[in-house]
Amino acid sequence: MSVGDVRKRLREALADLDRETFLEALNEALQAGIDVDIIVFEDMSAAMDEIGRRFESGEYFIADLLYAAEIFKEAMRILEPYIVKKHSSGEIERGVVILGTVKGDIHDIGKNLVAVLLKLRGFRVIDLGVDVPPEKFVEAAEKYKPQIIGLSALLTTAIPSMRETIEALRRAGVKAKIMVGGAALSKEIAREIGADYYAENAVEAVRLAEMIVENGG
Ligand code: B1M
Repeated sequence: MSVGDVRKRLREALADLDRETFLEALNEALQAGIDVDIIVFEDMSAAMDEIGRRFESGEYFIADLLYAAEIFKEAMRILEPYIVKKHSSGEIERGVVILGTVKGDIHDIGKNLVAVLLKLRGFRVIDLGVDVPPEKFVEAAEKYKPQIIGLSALLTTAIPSMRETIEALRRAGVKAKIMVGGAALSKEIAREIGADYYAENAVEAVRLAEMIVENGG
């Protein structure tokens, strides 16, 4: 089977929620030496987008989204050693990052990916979880004095709560740079709601975080 065929099978099996075929294809992809970033950020992410589309069209239900998240997380456990090998820099004490999905939103797969990669690059990550209200971010910022605060949102309806969080952090005089990401965001929205940085994916988030600490915050 060609690399193209394996990748197609991987995408289709995850989109179809066919766990067994997906895990088989994942194994084949790893055996074929396909880069872990391509597997996660291209193929698995594209399959999750397709699952979202099937949900929107009424073909899939909430239970299917939950099952998709379960399969995704299972794959991440299998991929962990490959991710460590690819992304670990061996550095420590690079800086502190507070992360969380904003109030009203409970999606956490993307945020967790950002957390994993940041840790592998030597950042200390304080993960506040999901559905985090603005005051929790402010409290954590005052306690941990981070260089960066990362906010995630996948729901369009969570954008106002992201804006409120940024406003609350600014009002409290928090000096950390604010980075935002997630499917609900774009560069334009990020600018409009007052964020300092927008990252399209987890690799970009880490690249920006490294740049921020190298430039002294
Ligand atoms: Co929901 N959901 N969901 N869902 N869900 C979406 C987001 C949706 C686009 C599906 C769709 O309709 N097409 C849609 C939102 C539409 C919109 O607002 N525009 C939607 C909806 C409507 C809902 C509910 C409202 C459904 C309902 O109840 N009627 C509900 C809301 C619950 C809530 O949050 N209050 C809901 C619930 C859920 C589940 C809980 C069942 C489940 C999530 C489980 C979990 O996360 N543990 C779920 C899922 C699985 C999805 C989809 C299918 C997949 C999301 C995902 O994990 N993607 C999603 C469809 C889609 O996104 N296209 C959808 C894979 C992941 C790797 O990508 O999270 O985007 P992502 O992260 C990327 C980047 O965005 C970026 O890096 C990551 C890696 O590259 N990134 C950052 C993310 N955070 C970042 C932070 C950064 C930087 C980069 O810096 C800080």
